Amino acid sequence: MQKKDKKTRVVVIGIGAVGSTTAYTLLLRERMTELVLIDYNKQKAVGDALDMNHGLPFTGKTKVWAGDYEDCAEADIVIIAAGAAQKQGETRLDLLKKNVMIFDSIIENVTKYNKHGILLIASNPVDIMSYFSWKKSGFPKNRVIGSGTLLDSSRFKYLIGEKMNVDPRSIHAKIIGEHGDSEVPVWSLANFAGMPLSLTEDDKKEIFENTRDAAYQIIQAKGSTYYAIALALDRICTAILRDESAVLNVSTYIDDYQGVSDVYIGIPCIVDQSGVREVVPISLTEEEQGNFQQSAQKMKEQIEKINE
Ligand code: 6V0
Repeated sequence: MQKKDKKTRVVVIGIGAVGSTTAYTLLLRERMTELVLIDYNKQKAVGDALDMNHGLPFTGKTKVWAGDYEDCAEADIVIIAAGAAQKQGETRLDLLKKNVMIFDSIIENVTKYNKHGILLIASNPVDIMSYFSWKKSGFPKNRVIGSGTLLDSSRFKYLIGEKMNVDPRSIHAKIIGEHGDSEVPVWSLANFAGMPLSLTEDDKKEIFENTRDAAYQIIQAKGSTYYAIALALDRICTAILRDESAVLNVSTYIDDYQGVSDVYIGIPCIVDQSGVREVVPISLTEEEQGNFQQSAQKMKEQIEKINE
């Protein structure tokens, strides 16, 4: 008989494009033994759970069901991808007020049943929603994580890899700051095989603009983005569930980091079973640091708007 896996439960709240694709990605990769789907539209969660269950003979043994907030009680990770999605021409910050109202009740419901798990936030504007979730939940900062600039960094590596004809997994490069328009490319630390990237200034400009504007391009083409963010969320869950101590560019609370305090923002963090174990201090150029500080300032202004 096969050894019984330790029970691990992931709850996904908001089973729209991002939530359902994330759930399916986690299922395919057999990341947990129990997967719970929660949506305000219960029928959608019921339908997706049924659909995924019908595929179980082709995957590993995972228990999948459409649940309620009570099911958060035993969750190791609660992923929140609920809320309004970005529409064409709408910035992530336009979503702010809509999603704060939605999160207010979601976080209250989750924390009623769960005091020990990790909240993984995907809804936009993700840095602000993460800050709000941290405040509202009363959880320690290490256990409230935003997907941050992990997706942006992945897009960045892909585009650099394409330009240089190198596998993006061999490119070391990061985007920090807001997951959004003010994000910052850290060109000074980007490398492959420890070597500086052989890119012209024009190449860099084009790569960064395409990274920053990727979501707008995809939304224009097909309405919303979900495959790459699902893989990014899966990556964070894996680092937590396997206690990896992996360095990932997630959104976390910072205090006196690059001259910035009291904000959630994307920076390289060591992620393990405790959530964000620590932030990685990186050396930035003066220009990069200035841009990071501006990005953080923008986040602070948005946080203030929540209280208006
Ligand atoms: P969607 O397809 O409209 O799905 C949203 C889901 O949330 C729907 O199924 C709703 O029924 C559900 N929902 C709404 N209110 C509640 C509630 N109170 N409780 C439970 N469920 C609720 O949107 P999509 O999946 O495309 O996007 C979800 C969020 O992810 C948006 O805020 C996006 O902007 C954001 N994204 C974040 C990314 C990132 O990198 N962090 C990337 C892509 C999208």
